[in-house]
Amino acid sequence: MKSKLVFATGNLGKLNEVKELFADKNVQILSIHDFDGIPEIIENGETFSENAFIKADTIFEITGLPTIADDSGLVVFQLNGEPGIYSARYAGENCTYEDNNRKIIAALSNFDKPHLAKFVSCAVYVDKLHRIECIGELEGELISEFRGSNGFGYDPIFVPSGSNKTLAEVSLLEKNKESHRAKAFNKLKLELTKKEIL
Ligand code: ITT
Repeated sequence: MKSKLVFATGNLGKLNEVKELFADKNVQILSIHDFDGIPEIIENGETFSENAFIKADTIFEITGLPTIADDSGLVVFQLNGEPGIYSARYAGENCTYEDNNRKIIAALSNFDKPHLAKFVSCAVYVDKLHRIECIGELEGELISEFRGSNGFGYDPIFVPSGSNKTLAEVSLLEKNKESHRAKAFNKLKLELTKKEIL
């Protein structure tokens, strides 16, 4: 029988990527959409790591099942590291991904190219006995128009170093070969396998 792992996310883009990354394991990945009455989680940490553990701890406490979480974001060097941990709500509460992308493009219009940036993902695992954390990063450049319709978030304006396509112009499988999230969760998977948790 498959073991169960809850992914403490409401983000379906992340969920699809992580389900595919764990497809070779005998594990069923659930998300907060599989449970009723999950309260809104206040991500008031000061780092990706703190926010990832806030999400994982909350959901582990509610479900009692081994839980993973991802806190991630876009770090833009010409913007002094913004939006960073505030990436989801960069353009304000209830903003869309398009609002966020437009705000970044506007902020960068005052700067010379290239607009260097990186994605960061902090992947964590929590159960009664373990607390594990792994980080993955993906470097690249931001462009000032939207290209592609796959993925989510800042994918349409992010071109990874060495590529000429945005992350929204490649398939989920392609994105999972190199992304910040793939690197973080592949490391986490390795740790879980070594410790015989998965
Ligand atoms: P959960 O907290 O429910 O997991 P969220 O979208 O609120 O979902 P975060 O707080 O970690 O997640 O914010 C991450 C934001 O960073 C996300 O909403 C995107 O705007 C951006 N982001 C992270 N990973 C990304 C990726 O692979 N591609 C594009 N944008 C990404």
